[in-house]
Amino acid sequence: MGTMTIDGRKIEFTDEKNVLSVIRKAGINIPTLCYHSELSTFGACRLCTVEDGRGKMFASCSEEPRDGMVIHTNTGKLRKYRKLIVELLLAAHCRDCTTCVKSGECVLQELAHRLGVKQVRFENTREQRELDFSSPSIVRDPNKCILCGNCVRACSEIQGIGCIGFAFRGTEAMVMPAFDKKISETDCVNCGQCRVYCPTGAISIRTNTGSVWEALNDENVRVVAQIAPAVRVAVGDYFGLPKGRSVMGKIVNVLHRMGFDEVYDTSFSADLTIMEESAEFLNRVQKGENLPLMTSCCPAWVKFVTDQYPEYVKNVSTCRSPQGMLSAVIKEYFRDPQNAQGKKTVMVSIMPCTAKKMEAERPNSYTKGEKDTDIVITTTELIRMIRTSGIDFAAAEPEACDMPFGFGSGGGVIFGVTGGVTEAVLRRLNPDHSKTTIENIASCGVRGEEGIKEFSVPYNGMEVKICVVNGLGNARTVMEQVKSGEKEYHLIEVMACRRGCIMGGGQPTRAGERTKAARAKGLYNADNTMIIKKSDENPLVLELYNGLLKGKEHELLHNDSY
Ligand code: HC1
Ligand code: SF4
Repeated sequence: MGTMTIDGRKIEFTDEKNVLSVIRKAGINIPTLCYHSELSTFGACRLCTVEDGRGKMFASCSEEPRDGMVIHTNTGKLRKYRKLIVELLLAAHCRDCTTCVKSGECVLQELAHRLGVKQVRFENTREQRELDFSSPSIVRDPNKCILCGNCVRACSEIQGIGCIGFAFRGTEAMVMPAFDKKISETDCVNCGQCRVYCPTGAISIRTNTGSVWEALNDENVRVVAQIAPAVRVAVGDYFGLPKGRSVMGKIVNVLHRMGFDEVYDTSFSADLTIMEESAEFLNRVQKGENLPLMTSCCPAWVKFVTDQYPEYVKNVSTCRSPQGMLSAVIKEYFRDPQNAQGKKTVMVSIMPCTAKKMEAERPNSYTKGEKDTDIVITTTELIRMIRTSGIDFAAAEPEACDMPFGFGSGGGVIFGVTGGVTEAVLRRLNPDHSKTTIENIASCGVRGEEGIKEFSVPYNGMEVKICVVNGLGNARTVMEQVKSGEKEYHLIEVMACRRGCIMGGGQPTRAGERTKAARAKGLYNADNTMIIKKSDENPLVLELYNGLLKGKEHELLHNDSY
């Protein structure tokens, strides 16, 4: 606690961890490349350098705030210094800005403009490196890496994986997987968090929009879309609408106008997941086997368990993810020649997640030898498609999804935020439909952005012990505690990305605290407006069980192996 003088103004500070945070609190957006409040401080880029009262320069991210400090953030010396840093970074960087996938969102590009870098006086002497296309989810382009280390720290500190790191020294320094392996040959779980923290185009989404346009141009193809819960709250702000507002109806409108034949909501199959997973949970509790039940909808988490805790694979729910369930059901529906009407069906899934691309390739994502989900695109790719189409998104009138799979309950919608799956399960298990019950469930400890939440709820004379986890680093902590016997649970929900799918690896990047909170709020608001909040009350779900699903529940809704 104290006061410092920043550019002539007195600013009070309390528990800010560094001078940089106090400067930002003062409303000054000082440039940074390697600083991220959720990662450890690296202090490598030096862009946040400031001057003290005696003209001494230091990186503000690495300095603790002290009472009485005098700080200058915008002197001539600092402007010149920052400009030189950016010029040197650009000198060692591929400068294909016009064709770079990150153009317009690249922090380096923005800083070059902002700091007035008009030319680069130095030659790029770095050897050109091959791009790594081995992953179905992300692409690594070492030529665009500026060695900020954000991806390395995100992968090790947040996700607890650590499959990329620094190699070599000095001008040879590089970020890469150990022994220069391909990323697909490592423990990478495809979560895309390295891409979220990368300020340039060095790690980007493996894009599949070309295949979608191709399908849309083919008259013999019926193109069907499904839209994940978290997508609807992460598109609007790109087009100037309020952060976190659900724009599901607008997305449906533009997809129809692009040529999608049918558009469905993944929260419908999230309801199916709840039906199946709740039954599976009760069955396991009754038999006392394979507890704790671990959720299976997040593919990065499923890969994490299968790779790192194989002895717990039997605990993972056999339920397919909502993406998998909906694609399998839709493909089955169009296997009936009457429904198919001579057209081939291409299933396009629109997800906040890069790992869903990997999930769609898994051997267990096929039914009757046919791939369930043909193409997965992320929210970021959807935004690019909307821009390509030229449709005025903000002005698009909301439209409803198509039938018969176009409606999900509130329980299905909140899947996109950490705790949502568990909350929907608790709604399903509770026979009481009253408003008070729904409110009590919401306040039982299941909500909130903490990485690990533990609570218990009474059910049929027992105390059901639950753990809700987000972030794989936190998942590792919980798994170690379960393994050692230190902790016992009946149910563990894990989403690989911090805060759940709303912060998935395929969402638009550069989301600050306000955006993160707004996305979660947007999904809870969407739930608040739904008349049907419980998955078992969704009439379309009940109709499906009595019709197309009869006798095929296991084949279409479950995985036999991981
Ligand atoms: Fe998710 Fe899921 S909630 S995994 O976070 O269970 O991606 O949104 O679609 O499949 O419904 C993601 C989100 C998503 C699935 C659902
Ligand atoms: Fe690490 Fe996830 Fe990136 Fe893979 S996708 S390198 S696991 S952060």
